[in-house]
Amino acid sequence: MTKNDFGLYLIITKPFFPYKKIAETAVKYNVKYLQLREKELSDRDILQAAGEIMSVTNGTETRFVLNDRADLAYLCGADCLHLGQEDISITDAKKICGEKVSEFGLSTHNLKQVKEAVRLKPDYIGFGPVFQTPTKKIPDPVTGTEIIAEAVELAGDIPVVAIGGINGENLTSVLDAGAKNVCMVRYFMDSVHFETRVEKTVDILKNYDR
Ligand code: 3NM
Repeated sequence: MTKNDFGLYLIITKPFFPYKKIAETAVKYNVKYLQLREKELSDRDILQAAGEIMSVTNGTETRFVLNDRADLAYLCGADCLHLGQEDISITDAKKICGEKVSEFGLSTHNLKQVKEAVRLKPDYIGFGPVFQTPTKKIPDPVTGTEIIAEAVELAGDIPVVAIGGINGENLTSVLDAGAKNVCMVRYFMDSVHFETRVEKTVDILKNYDR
C-alpha cells in the first residue's frame, strides 16, 4: 500500500441502520471517508443527516464527504465534497466552498477520465462500476476488473477507489486485480450485519498480501 491508500470507503445510501450508528461504526473501524449519498432526500433532510453524522465524525480520523452538492457541503462544513462527471468542476466547487471544504473526490468510469482527473488533483478518484449495479440509476458501462491496475497506475499518488457491484464474494477478485481501496454500498447498507461486515472487510483489506 502507498502512504495514501486507506482501504475502505463507505457510502451511506438508504441505510438499514440510523445515520448515527453508521457513523459510529465508521469511526470505530477508522474508516477514512464516509460519504452521504442520498439522492431522494430534500436539501433540508440532507443537512439534518449531515449534522447527525458530523456530530460523530468531527474530531476523528473519519472524514465526512457530501455527494454532489457544493452549496450544501459549504453550509454543513463537510470535510470533503464528492463530484461526478456531470457535476460542477472541482475548480468551480472550490469557488463555492472556499476554505470550508478541504478535500475533493471525483468519480471516473474509464481510463480516459482517470487521466483527465489526475490533472485536477483530486484527493481520491472513484473508478467503476467494476461490476453491474442497480444502486446507480443510470450506471456507466461496467469497467470489469481487468483495467483496475491500469487506473491505479495512471492515478499515481492519488488513491483510486474501486466501486460498483462489489460484495463479500467478489472482493478478493477486485483486490487481486490491483485495487487497494474499495467501496460497497448495498453490501453494507442493506444488511443487518453492517458492523460485522465492516469489521471483516477492514480485516481483509489490512491483511491482504499485496
Ligand atoms: N458510483 P453498489 S457505481 C455510487 O461507477 C456509485 O462511479 C459508481 O453501489 C460509479 O456497491 C455506484 O451497491 C454504486 O453496487 C455502487
